[in-house]
Amino acid sequence: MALLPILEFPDIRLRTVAKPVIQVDEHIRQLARDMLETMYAAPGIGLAATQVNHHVRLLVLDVSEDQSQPQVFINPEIEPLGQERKTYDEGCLSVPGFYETVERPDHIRVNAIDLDGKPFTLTADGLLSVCIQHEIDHLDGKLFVDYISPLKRNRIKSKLEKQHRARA
Ligand code: QAP
Ligand code: CO
Repeated sequence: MALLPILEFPDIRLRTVAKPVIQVDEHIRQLARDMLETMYAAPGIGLAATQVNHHVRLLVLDVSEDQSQPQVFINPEIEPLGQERKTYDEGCLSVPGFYETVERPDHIRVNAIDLDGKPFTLTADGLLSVCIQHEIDHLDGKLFVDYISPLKRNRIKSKLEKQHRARA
C-alpha cells in the first residue's frame, strides 16, 4: 500500500483528460487500492486518478459515515435522470481549505465497470450523486472552481500559489 501525492490547483496536470482503462489488470487494482488509502488518510470522500497524476478513467469514493463503503468506478458514464438540480457546498482534496456552492443535476444514472472488469449500473442522488459528478469532472480535466465566478476562482488560485511558494 502507498500514500500518493495529490496535485493541487492550479497545477496544469489537473487539466489532463484521462484515457479509458482498456484492461482491468493488477496495475489498475493496485492504483485503486493506493487511491482508497490516500483518500481515507486525507481524509476525503472521493478521489479521481487525475488528482494523483494517473491519467486513466478511474475514481474511488466512500460517502458512508464510517469509511466502511469503498466504491470503485472504472470508465464511468453518467446521464442525468429528470430536470431537478441541487446545490451543494463542494470541496476538493486538490483545492484544500476552500468550499463553494455548486449546482448540478440531482438524480443520475451511472454505468461503469468494477475491479473484476464487470459492468454495473446504479442510480444515485444526494451526496453520492454530487461526488460521482465531481470526480468524473476530474477525469475530464475540470474542477469545481470552474463553476464559480472568475473573481472567486482567482482569489483561491492566488492563495494556493502563495502557500505553494511558502512550502517550496
Ligand atoms: C469531492 O471531496 C466532493 O478542502 C470529494 O482541506 C466534495 O473529499 C464530493 C477535503 C463535496 C461531494 C461533495 C477538502 C479534505 C476533502 C478540503 C473531498 C480539505 C481536506 C474533499
Ligand atoms: Co476533487
